[in-house]
Amino acid sequence: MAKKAASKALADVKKKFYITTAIDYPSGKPHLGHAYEKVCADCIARWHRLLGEEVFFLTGTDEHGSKVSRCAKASGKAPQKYVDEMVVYFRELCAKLNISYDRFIRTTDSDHVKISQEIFKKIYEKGEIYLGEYSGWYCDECETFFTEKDLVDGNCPTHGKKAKWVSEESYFFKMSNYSKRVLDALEKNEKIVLPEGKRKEIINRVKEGLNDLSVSRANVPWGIPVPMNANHTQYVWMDALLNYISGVGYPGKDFEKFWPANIHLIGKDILWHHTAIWYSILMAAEIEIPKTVFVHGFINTESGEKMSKSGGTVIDPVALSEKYPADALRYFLLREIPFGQDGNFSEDSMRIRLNNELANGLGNLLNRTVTMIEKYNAGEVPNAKTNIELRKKLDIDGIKKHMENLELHHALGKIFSFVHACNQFTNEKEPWKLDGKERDEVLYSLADSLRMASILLQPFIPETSEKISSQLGLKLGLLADCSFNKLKAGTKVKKAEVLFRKLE
Ligand code: ME8
Repeated sequence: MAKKAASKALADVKKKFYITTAIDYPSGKPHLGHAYEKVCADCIARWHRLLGEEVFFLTGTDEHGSKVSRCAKASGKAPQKYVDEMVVYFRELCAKLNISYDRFIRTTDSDHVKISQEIFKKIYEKGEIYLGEYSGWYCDECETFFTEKDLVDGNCPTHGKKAKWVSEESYFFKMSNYSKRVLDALEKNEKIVLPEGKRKEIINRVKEGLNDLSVSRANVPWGIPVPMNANHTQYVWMDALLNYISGVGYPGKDFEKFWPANIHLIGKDILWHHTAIWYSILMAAEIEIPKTVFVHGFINTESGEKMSKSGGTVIDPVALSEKYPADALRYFLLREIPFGQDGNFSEDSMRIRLNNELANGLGNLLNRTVTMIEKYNAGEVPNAKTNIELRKKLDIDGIKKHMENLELHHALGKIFSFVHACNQFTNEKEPWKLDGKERDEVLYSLADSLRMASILLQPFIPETSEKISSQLGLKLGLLADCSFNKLKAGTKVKKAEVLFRKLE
């Protein structure tokens, strides 16, 4: 009884970690940028689970508004039918890439609709939303109003599409009331927006002051009805951003447990929405603001150009995950692109990394280790300790520090330096020429090191980690198990399929 109470008390004090991705517009099939964001968020979520924390990971789709409704119309479908069909592709993407979300939210989910209306009403009743007239330049692509000076030759600064002049009755949120508080929040806390350059960028924009924000549309029927006026729907961002609280059960127990979010992971084009607009809405609704908004870079084509539907340069992540192992794609995205910076995608570079680092590096190490244990020790891990020099090659503290600083590419790089060191150690020691205790030490060192690598690699290449630990005859461990010499002598290894096949 006392033991049960103690373990419950322990569970209650478990550290909580809440991470979100942006929710994608299902106005087309998912592209590689969507996949990239989900893979990075998944890696961070898995890392925190590995630390033994209680994690909530939210992703999903942003289904209302004029952009989606235009696409539905073009395909001759009713908007609900259209999004029901499109969302299948986004879920499929998550399944293919092993995205371990806890909830996939759709903004058409009934709990989200209810919460969006409640928050709108709450802010309205506080007198922070009023009815007015809106005139301005509007881009249908990003569902955003711009001032004349924001436009580039009359076009949207983000999408390059002609902005249109819109004049209509609209509800306004008194965002101008929050200029100072938003600026203070951004200036006071260095971690509130990362990387640092992005925080500076947004501070400079917010310093120019916030304008009141049009938060309803009279001419967009595909949206959440404004609670006090059925002729209006809520502006799509006034609906979408609220997914971060509705998705975690606002205002219930789970919300209390997980809010404020530790990380909102987003791309650089929507930083304004996730700081100026989102903080103001939360402040008006008297809800704490998120701890960190992390801005990742954009994935461009091989030649460094932006992916574009019209240019035919959109990269399809589902097609890639059918052609290559999902872990090869995850590995490439997490290793090649410094987290927080832009990067280019090239299948050739991915194949090179797959062949050199995954097949020749990691796969070969596992294959050699298991083969030698089978050959020289009847498939049982010998009784020995891991070589001290080899142990020094794994910088666990450095890896932890990189993960804490969200330098995912550096953490992965360090794990692979260790894999490389293990292969070098094998070549130098030539265990096939040794016997007795000397050979036992090499074989034990390799199996123990692979066990450590399989734990550390879980967030990055989870399927591969499972395969490694299963060939070593083990269950995947937590980070707490990640210290040397924990592998039990006598553990039975079993050879299986190669981890990665080399490609031409
Ligand atoms: O912006 N590389 O949806 P979205 C990397 N619904 N990331 C990219 C990218 C690229 N080439 N292109 C886009 C929306 N992204 C809104 C979000 S959140 C409350 C509402 C990122 O489908 C983009 O920056 O246009 C965003 O973080 C995410 O993909 C979804 O973009």
